[in-house]
Amino acid sequence: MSDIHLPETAVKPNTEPCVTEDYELVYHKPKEMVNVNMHYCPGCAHSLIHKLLMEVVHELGIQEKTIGVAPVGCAVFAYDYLDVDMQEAAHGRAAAVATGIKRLMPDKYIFTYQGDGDLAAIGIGETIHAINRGENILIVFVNNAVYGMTSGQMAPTTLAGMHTTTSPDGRDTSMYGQPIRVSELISMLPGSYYVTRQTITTANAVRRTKKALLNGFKYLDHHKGTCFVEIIGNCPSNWKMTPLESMKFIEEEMVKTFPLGDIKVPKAE
Ligand SMILES: Cc1ncc(C[n+]2csc(CCOP(=O)(O)OP(=O)(O)O)c2C)c(N)n1
Ligand code: SF4
Ligand SMILES: [Mg+2]
Repeated sequence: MSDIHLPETAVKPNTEPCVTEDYELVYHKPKEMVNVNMHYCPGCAHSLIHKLLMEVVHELGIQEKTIGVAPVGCAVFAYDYLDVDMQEAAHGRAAAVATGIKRLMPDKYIFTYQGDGDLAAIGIGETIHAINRGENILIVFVNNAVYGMTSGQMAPTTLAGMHTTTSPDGRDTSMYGQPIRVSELISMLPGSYYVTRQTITTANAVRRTKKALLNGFKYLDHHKGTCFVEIIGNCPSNWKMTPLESMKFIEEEMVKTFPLGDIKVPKAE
């Protein structure tokens, strides 16, 4: 078999803009993204949200001061992609782990990155208590309404009537209750400081999500409580949709149960 030679660009760290004779690259991934292929399914929101997070870390110049807590879920390998210090947490325990890190290193920016199974099911206790304590951390909550990693079981955020592997006839709310609106729930806690729900279905929505992540980090400097950015994501593989169909589903169905926008914003000082 002949040797395979990778092009040099495939192994180069992603630090310098590429300028050729004819073209100047006007955008490149932030250097805070590790230059490797991700394992996510095509069209999955996780990869885009990772990039937005690291763009914000880049713009704020806080790479050396940022520590992320990775979940169990499809984003379990976030530590392979985000070039900031990372800690893995057991399923659902990210807010508790982040609490410990923040208390030991109060000058660092601590964020958790969690799915709906991780945060709203097994981790709902840790989440509520951390926010009730007003822990000075940013929680990034990617709500795709299913347990993506384990093949699409019903989550606390599964829509009424939505078909999943454990609700094949659609979520029966008389049996399983209504989908939990975590952002509205935790906005009632005095310890939450900034709570917003965004999505990634259009260029404008992506810009708003990025702004929300930027606010989330910036507001940590106020030391007034927990910042919580919910992002309505997709799971084309388990929703059995194309990526485009999944975007339409978010816009036409998900936002009815999970309306977009700011839920709690800091009062002007
Ligand atoms: C203690 C424990 N319970 C259950 C599991 C199995 N498990 C792994 S990921 C997952 C759900 C992940 O769903 P979500 O947090 O929504 O993330 P997604 O994959 O959708 O991004 C579950 C139940 C586990 N790993 N550990
Ligand atoms: S299973 Fe769903 S959430 Fe997981 S990577 Fe694939 S599309 Fe994304
Ligand atoms: Mg999920």
